[in-house]
Amino acid sequence: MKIIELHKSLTESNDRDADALRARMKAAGTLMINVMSSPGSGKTTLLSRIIGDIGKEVRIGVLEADIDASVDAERIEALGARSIQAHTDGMCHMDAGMTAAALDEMGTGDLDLVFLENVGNLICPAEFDTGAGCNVMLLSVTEGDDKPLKYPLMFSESDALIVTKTDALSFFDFDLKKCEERAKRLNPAIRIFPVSAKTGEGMAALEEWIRKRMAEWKDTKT
Ligand SMILES: Nc1nc2c(ncn2[C@@H]2O[C@H](COP(=O)(O)OP(=O)(O)OP(=O)(O)O)[C@@H](O)[C@H]2O)c(=O)[nH]1
Ligand SMILES: [Mg+2]
Repeated sequence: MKIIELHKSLTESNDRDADALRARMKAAGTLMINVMSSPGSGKTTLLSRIIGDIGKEVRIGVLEADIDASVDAERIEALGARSIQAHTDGMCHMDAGMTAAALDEMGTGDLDLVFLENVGNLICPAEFDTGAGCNVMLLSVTEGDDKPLKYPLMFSESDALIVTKTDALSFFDFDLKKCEERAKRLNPAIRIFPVSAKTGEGMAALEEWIRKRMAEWKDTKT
């Protein structure tokens, strides 16, 4: 299990670093999906499910970013997928320089798809372009349907909203329709996928969308 200790990037322009990383990944035909959410909303469980479902046809790597520990990368590695654990030196997000350093350490040239599991919180990760080709966020039904009102930037920056733990909907007052309306008001183009990584409900639609994004990424390579 590889662990990389990262520090805040010294370069002045994160946006420039992000564009350079995106161009590099595009030239290689590897799509990076930046996965953001609050702690415990189900990121690692969802990625594990995706690896189990499509990991035989798609070469997947996972960059796990946390302040400490390596449990998430160990969970991914146990499934046979490539992974690396990055420690963020106390920082609550990944920037593009940190992401590039960790990807270099993991090696991505032969991969079709890389997930960056960003540090868990709904604020800072949305403020930093990581160089990903695609941003997704998770919101679990246990967190409440009012989150688009409180953390608008995260919803505005995400290409897709994955509403997780739908198997638990009957135990919580989560109004899926209200949440969708609130998210679409902030970001009319956002795609919304209600899923349960536990039961598999809704996973096929999400995985189809990921396949399409990968194909588009490779098609527009030049
Ligand atoms: N009922 C239910 N529980 C889930 C589902 N997905 C994840 N969980 C549970 O939610 C908890 C947190 O899941 P993780 O996948 O570790 O969440 P995470 O977002 O990766 O957490 P951090 O990396 O710590 O931010 C675990 O106890 C999971 O078993 C789901 O679809 N249904
Ligand atoms: Mg996790």
